[in-house]
Amino acid sequence: MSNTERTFIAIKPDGVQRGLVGDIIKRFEQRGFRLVAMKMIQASEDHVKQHYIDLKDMPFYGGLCAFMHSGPVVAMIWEGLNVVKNGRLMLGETNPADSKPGSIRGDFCITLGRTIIHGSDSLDSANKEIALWFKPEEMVEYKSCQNGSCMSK
Ligand code: DAT
Ligand code: MG
Repeated sequence: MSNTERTFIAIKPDGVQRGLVGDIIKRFEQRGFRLVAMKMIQASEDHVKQHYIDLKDMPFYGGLCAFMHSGPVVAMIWEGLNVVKNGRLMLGETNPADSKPGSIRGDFCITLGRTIIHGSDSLDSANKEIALWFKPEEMVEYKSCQNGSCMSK
């Protein structure tokens, strides 16, 4: 377990278009996780196909990739203790219909085709996804004021 564990979180095109960016970021901030990197991009189809490569044999792969490429996503890296597992718990279940109220999917969406948010499902996939979406220079090093400093580095 490490305080510097990192996960990749992306607000999908439906989450961006529905104006849920602020609500989603707020939940990660108030939980105490640290924002390391963030950008809004419309990813290429090749990029999203690579992102979901583990699902390439699923019947919904084509539609999922087309949807992820259809509009901007807000891509982020969040850091903190057990952030991969806790990020998944904050997301809810893969099927929004099975997601408990209080989770992001349980509070904001209802159908499997529009799940508003992506979160890495393991440390291994977090590392792969972070490397796919971000360059090292896009990850900003800073210490929190809560640790007695507001200066970067
Ligand atoms: P998760 O997003 O919870 O990690 P996943 O990686 O298994 O779930 O699937 C990626 C996305 O694909 C998911 O957010 C919604 C969509 N999806 C998953 N299962 C599906 C299905 N049976 N039919 C249609 N879309 C599906
Ligand atoms: Mg997944």
